[in-house]
Amino acid sequence: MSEPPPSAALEPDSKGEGHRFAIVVARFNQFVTSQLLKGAREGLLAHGVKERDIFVAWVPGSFELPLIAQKLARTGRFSAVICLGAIIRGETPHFEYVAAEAARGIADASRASQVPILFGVLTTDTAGQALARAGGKGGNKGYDAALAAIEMANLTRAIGALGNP
Ligand code: INI
Repeated sequence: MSEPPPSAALEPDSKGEGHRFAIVVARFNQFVTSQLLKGAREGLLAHGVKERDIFVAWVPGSFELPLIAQKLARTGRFSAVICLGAIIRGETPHFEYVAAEAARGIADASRASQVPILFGVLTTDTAGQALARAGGKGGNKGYDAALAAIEMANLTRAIGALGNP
């Protein structure tokens, strides 16, 4: 019998040991984002990340997340950056602009820096819907973003080890 071929798949890996993470969190709607931050911290710590390896930066609102995330990514000190915000529709079209720029800006920052930058930003019609996703009935989007950050950090490291042809 011949040996089976070596696995060519990169499996999801949720071990957080040995990684440093930055969290950028918006102060706007802080009654929601503080809960997202709590969830993100819990998610990292529950998967082996050390408290000293978590760095938190507050920004005024979600519109400001991409720039600070990109600056932190470019320091080279973090395996991934987690962005947390809560954009609640309310009565004004401001919502659309802030949500669109936060999403596009975070995606652009991640590709430009080549560091995973996670989108832990809620976009909801009401405060109740946001709270439900920040530790309420709908789980905690901050916790989910933390897990995704660990998985992306491990994937990035594994791909880096394949070399740079
Ligand atoms: N920022 C948010 O994070 N959430 C919102 O719901 C929001 N709304 O609706 O206005 C919001 N606006 C502030 C924005 O992110 C900037 O901080 C501000 O425009 C200054 O640049």
